[in-house]
Amino acid sequence: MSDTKIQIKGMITTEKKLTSSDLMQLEDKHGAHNYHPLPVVLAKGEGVYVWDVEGKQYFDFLSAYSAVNQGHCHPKIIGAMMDQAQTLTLTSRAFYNDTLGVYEKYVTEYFGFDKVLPMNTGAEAVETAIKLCRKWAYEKKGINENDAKIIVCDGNFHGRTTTIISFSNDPDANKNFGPFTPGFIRIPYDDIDALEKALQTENVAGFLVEPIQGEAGVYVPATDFLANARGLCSKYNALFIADEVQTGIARTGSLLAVCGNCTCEKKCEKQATYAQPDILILGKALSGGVYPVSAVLANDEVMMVIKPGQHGSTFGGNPIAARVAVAALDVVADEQLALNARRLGDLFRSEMEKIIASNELILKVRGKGLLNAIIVNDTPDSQTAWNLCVALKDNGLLAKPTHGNIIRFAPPLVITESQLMECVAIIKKTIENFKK
Ligand code: IF1
Repeated sequence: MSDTKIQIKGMITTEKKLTSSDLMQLEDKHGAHNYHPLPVVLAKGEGVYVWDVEGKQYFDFLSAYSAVNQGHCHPKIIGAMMDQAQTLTLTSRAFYNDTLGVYEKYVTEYFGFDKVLPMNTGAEAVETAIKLCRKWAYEKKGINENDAKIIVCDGNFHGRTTTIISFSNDPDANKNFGPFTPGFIRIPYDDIDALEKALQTENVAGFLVEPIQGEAGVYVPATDFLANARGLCSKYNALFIADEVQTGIARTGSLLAVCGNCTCEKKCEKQATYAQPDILILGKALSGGVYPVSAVLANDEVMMVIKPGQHGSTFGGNPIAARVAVAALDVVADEQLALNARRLGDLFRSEMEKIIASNELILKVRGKGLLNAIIVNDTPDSQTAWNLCVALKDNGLLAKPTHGNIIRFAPPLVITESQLMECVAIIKKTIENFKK
């Protein structure tokens, strides 16, 4: 057990050593019940490993929903954060500072866009993209004000704000949170004909899409879907908006999921497979999971429709965020995380296929790079996937179901082949010993 003082580092000092059970009860009693966490209480993270309060070690196979792509507490990223944290943490955008411009140059060249609008959370970046798209539609495309429509997909997950859940079709996400924001058209995911039909609707401003639908259950679209969608948006003069909050930053085996099969670590020279977005949305691993950092990238034709005083955020682009993001992106390139994700993702899926062939509990594995999911052979409303995750936890691997009978597997991209094979062995043993 960890000593309270060490555990809470001075936030609260009591004599009693708090156990995992104590800490779960604290959250239950004093915290909103907006989550149902797996029964494990984490106290430390390093690389692909996390430890609970009692000191048990686990492989982290969720990576905080793909925010910890660079591994927990990466020394280079932590170093940048600690250095800036004792120098200058926040200026607001009322004044310039000595980190933001440097970061903006770095990140726009890294991904190949004219400009970046820095925000904090993924949802804030998605909201920013929606506002940019609408303003571009009114001021550049000539759509009448308040008539802009943005096309989205069934099964989407783009965050939890009221506007974003307005276009969700997941009742858990939007029931009893109305009234909703108008101006969205929903089409089936990965349906290029439905997209073209919707693009012919009047007043369409843009198409907002996850290159792979994470929360819906790691749905990977047809290989040419994104490139075709990019082409159709150009044809109908609508903005192609890629939400890479979860799929970006090397997670799917390329720097961005819209890069197709390119494994470069920085902006490619627009290879054929690259479906260049008009607006690119980044978050999560943009900071390596150490700090809330998100970003919206676009070229001047779109970005410059926002003028001073028309959008912003107190913490958006703050010095710590700027330093952390540069370090996090450096790590992606220096450690060739996209290449590693590509190679080990292929290995992981082939190992899962062997397990599937020999056991009826798992129906299917799907994914790209190190964003994968298995489909459990039971109904979505069954407890089987949850119980399997509890059994995996007991065997030293942490993962969590997305919806019902689907379990997402997304380890940090710094994982080695031998660590991955250890995890495959844990998954195999757990499945073979699992009793429904
Ligand atoms: C939760 C899900 C994943 C995202 C995409 C924007 C955002 C997210 C593609 C918003 C955030 C997080 C949110 C978190 C759990 C996690 C999640 F299960 F909710 F759907 F990853 F799949 N676009 N996803 O995946 O970014 O505002 O959270 O920084 O809300 O439970 P955020």
